[in-house]
Amino acid sequence: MTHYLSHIIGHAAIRHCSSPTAEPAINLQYYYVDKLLTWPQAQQYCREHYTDLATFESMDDINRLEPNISYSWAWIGLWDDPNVWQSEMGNESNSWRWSATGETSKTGYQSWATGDPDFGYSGEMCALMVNNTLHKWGDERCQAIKVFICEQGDC
Ligand SMILES: [Ca+2]
Repeated sequence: MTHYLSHIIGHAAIRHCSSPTAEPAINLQYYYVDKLLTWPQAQQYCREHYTDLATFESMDDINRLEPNISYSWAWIGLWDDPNVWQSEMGNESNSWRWSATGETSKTGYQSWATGDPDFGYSGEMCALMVNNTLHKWGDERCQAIKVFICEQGDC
């Protein structure tokens, strides 16, 4: 696959690989990729060229993003696992998983925009960054075409 234009939007975020308090911590960089793809295509692209779609496990991760970046709504590595809510859709259980780990957030950190996730259109199961100032998240249909944020790191 072609390597599309991208630029680093976050430097030296610290990721603790196995748990929020574990060592070793590694350096991580976030890359904004200026290419319109579906969420599954963006995930594949990030896994080929970087490590994965971006994970944000803390306010510190968010704060590592460049303060003045400007972007369209951009996919991040968060998706809703329907196996979790098949019998109780809409409950408060955390069915959202990070692409890089396949697991729910280790820290419980979330940055949903007001009203989201709302499972709009009966099928919004992938997450994007919808606010480039506050870095809030929204849920969107996975087949929508968006730019995206990858991360480069060892876990
Ligand atoms: Ca929504």
